[in-house]
Amino acid sequence: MCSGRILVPHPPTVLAVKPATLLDRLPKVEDFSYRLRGPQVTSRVGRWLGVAFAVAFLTGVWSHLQQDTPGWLSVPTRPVRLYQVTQGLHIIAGTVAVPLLLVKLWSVFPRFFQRPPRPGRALLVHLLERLSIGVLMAAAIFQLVTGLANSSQWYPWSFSFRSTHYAVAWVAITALIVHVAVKLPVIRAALGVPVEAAVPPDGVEEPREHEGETRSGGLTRRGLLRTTWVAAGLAALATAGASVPVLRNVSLFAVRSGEGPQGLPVNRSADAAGVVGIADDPDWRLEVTYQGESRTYDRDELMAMPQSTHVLPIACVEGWSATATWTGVRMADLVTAMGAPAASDVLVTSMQRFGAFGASLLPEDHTADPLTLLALQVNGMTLNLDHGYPCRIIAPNRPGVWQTKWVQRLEIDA
Ligand SMILES: Nc1nc2c(c(=O)[nH]1)N[C@H]1C(S)=C(S)[C@@H](COP(=O)(O)O)O[C@H]1N2
Ligand SMILES: [Mo]
Repeated sequence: MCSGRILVPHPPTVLAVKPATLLDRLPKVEDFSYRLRGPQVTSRVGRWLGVAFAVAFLTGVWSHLQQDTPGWLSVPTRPVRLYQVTQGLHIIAGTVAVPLLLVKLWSVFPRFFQRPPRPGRALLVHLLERLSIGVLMAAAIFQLVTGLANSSQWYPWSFSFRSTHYAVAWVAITALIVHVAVKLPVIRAALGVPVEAAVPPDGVEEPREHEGETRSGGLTRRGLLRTTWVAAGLAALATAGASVPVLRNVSLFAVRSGEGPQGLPVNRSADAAGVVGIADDPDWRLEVTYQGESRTYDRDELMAMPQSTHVLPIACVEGWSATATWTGVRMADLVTAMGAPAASDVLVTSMQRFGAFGASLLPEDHTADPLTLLALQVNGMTLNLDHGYPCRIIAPNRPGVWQTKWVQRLEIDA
């Protein structure tokens, strides 16, 4: 109700408070309840978070090597589903890490308010520890946020996703190893006592004010952990749907698990790639070149060559994968028809004129592999324009990005 008085804003009291008092107003580490928190919970969640990060790191390094293969490495063509499995695991591990990281951060959050010790050696150690945790937290959050955004094909940043995500992965894993090494005594002790133990184990300097409260009604630590595992499990199931057909119906997070034309998702459509009217032009000819010689084929000529049919997955870096039955000409046949050895590197160029996926290099082991096709059909039908009509590359154990669609030219480089 209106009192008729003029409302005068309160003076900004905060400015009048001395810095020392301001610090006092912040909550203290003892102000938080340790009924559910504590090293017993943190270490148990942290253990699985560490596993998730390790899996994400190893599969991520592998993905990087497959996409940007250094000279000393020759990526095997078998098992044909290797990349499908490693990249599926990568995305599942990253998604599972989200609820685990949230619970872990919540469980240690009060420590943020721990007062630093007096100047001296103790302060230095304290600051170093805080710094390493700050780096770890920032790197972990950055990896999960950019990774999840990328797997939803959302790029709200201007830096290169792949090189940044890869570089920060090394920062995160290094900080993680340092963190585990520093905390090892605490982790060991905390894992050695029951979750519900009221008294923090030796070597753990957690506040003890809330001792004995552990079992007082409501959620228990055991219950909290169980809830965390269920959340992590649901995250895994929801993500796995992007690769495992029977899980598709529960794949809430699996953005492109929905069916595209011919039962396969599409990452970039013909329209988005700007090839409509070019790729379906009846005058299209495939050009194959080798040592200055070149040869062209129209689609009927390719269809008249011996055809092979193989079941192979498309495994996208962004986490989804789908298996299909592909029919087409063996890459090795096209290469040997030019007088080149079957084991030749082949530069594949698409009709797509822009974007990073307009070309790919097929390494010699992949060219020679009888499963590698210049596919003309999928699941018994002429390739849909969105799947790369008139022809596309399909090779075993190969990141989806390099399964080039709308092929224009094959340059053999023996
Ligand atoms: N020319 C061209 N080929 C391409 C792409 C592209 O953008 N342009 N996308 C690649 C990516 S990232 C994937 S995962 C697969 C997806 O194939 P699909 O759309 O037939 O499922 O095609 C690959 N081939
Ligand atoms: Mo992809």
